Amino acid sequence: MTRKILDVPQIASAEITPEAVWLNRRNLMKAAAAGTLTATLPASAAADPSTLKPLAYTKGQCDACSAEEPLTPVEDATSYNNFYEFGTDKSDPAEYAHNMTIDPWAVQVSGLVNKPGKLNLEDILGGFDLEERIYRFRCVEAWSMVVPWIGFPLADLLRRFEPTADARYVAFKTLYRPEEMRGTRSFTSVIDWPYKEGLRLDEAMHPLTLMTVGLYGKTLPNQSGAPLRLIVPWKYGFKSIKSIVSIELTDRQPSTSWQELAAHEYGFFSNVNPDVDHPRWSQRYERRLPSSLFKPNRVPTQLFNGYADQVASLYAGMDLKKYY
Ligand SMILES: Nc1nc2c(c(=O)[nH]1)N[C@H]1C(S)=C(S)[C@@H](COP(=O)(O)O)O[C@H]1N2
Ligand SMILES: [Mo]
Repeated sequence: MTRKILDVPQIASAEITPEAVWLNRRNLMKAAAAGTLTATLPASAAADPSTLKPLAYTKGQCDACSAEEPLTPVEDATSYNNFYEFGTDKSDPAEYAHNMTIDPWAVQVSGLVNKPGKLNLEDILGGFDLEERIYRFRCVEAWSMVVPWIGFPLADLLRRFEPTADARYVAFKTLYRPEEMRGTRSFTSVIDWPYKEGLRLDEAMHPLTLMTVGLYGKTLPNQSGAPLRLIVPWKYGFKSIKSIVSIELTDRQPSTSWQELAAHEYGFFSNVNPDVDHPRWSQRYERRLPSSLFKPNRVPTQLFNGYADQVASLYAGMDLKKYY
C-alpha cells in the first residue's frame, strides 16, 4: 500500500487551523510512527476528560462556517455522548468506554475496490500529515457542539484502495466486542450490532468528510470513538460512526442502524435540515452545549449545518423532504 497520498484535493486553507503549535502533535506523530498512538493517553486518562486540556483558539483559526463561534468546552464534548455500545445514557460512554481495547486496531476495506485489504492504524496514519489536519466543525443533533477535530479527508484513505467504477456507496461498521461493551449485552439494547452507517460515494469523497483521530489537540478519548471516527459536518450526529473497523464499497445503498431502528424517523441522508421536522420534534432549533434547564442556549439550526455552500450541490434536484 502506498504511503504518500498524492493528488488530493486540498481543503481551502481557511478551513484548516494553521498554527498547530499548541497541539501535542509531536507526541501524536511520534506515537503514530511507532504504532503506539493509543499510548499517548493512558487508558484511564482516556476515560477522564479532565485530563484533556482545552486549547486556546484565536479568531480566524477555524473553518469557514463556524468562524466566529466559540468552542464547546472539552469537558462537555467528552462527557455528554451517544455511544450505545456502552449504554444509552449520555453519561455512559464517558463512564464505560475505557473498557474498550483500542490497541492493536485494524480496519478492513472490502467490496468494490481494486486493492482490498486490512490496514493497521499505524499504517493508516503513516500516510497522513496530521500536523496540518485540524478542522473546527460544528456537530448537530437536538444538541450541538463546536469541536476542533484532528483528522484527514476520508477520500484520501479510500483512494488508496482504488474504488472501482461500480462503487456507489460506502458502508461502515463499528467494532462489536460484547465482552468490552456492556451496552451490547443489555437486554434493553435495541440495535442489531455492529453499529452501521453509510454514505453515498460522492458524499464520502467530499473533502469535508473526515476520518478523525483526535480532538482538542489530543488523541480521541474512547467515548468519542477512538481510535478512528467518521465526521460528516453537514449531517446529524448519528451519521458520524465511531470506532470503525470495517469499510465496504458497494453498488447498493447500505442499511444503517438508525434506519433499521426507525426508518420513518431517520433516513439514509440525514442532512441537517431545519425545514424538515423529525416526526416527533421540530428541527428549527438546537441546544448548544453547555446547556441547562435555566440556560438552554438554543440557537437556530442552519441548513446543511451551515455548509450549504460546500455541499448543497451534492443534492441538486433531490426532494429533501423525501430524501431526509
Ligand atoms: N458506534 C457508534 N457510533 C455512534 C453512535 C453509537 O451509538 N455507536 N451514536 C451516534 C450518535 S446517535 C451521535 S449523536 C454521535 C454522538 O457523538 P458524540 O458523542 O461525539 O457527541 O455519535 C454517533 N456515532
Ligand atoms: Mo444521536
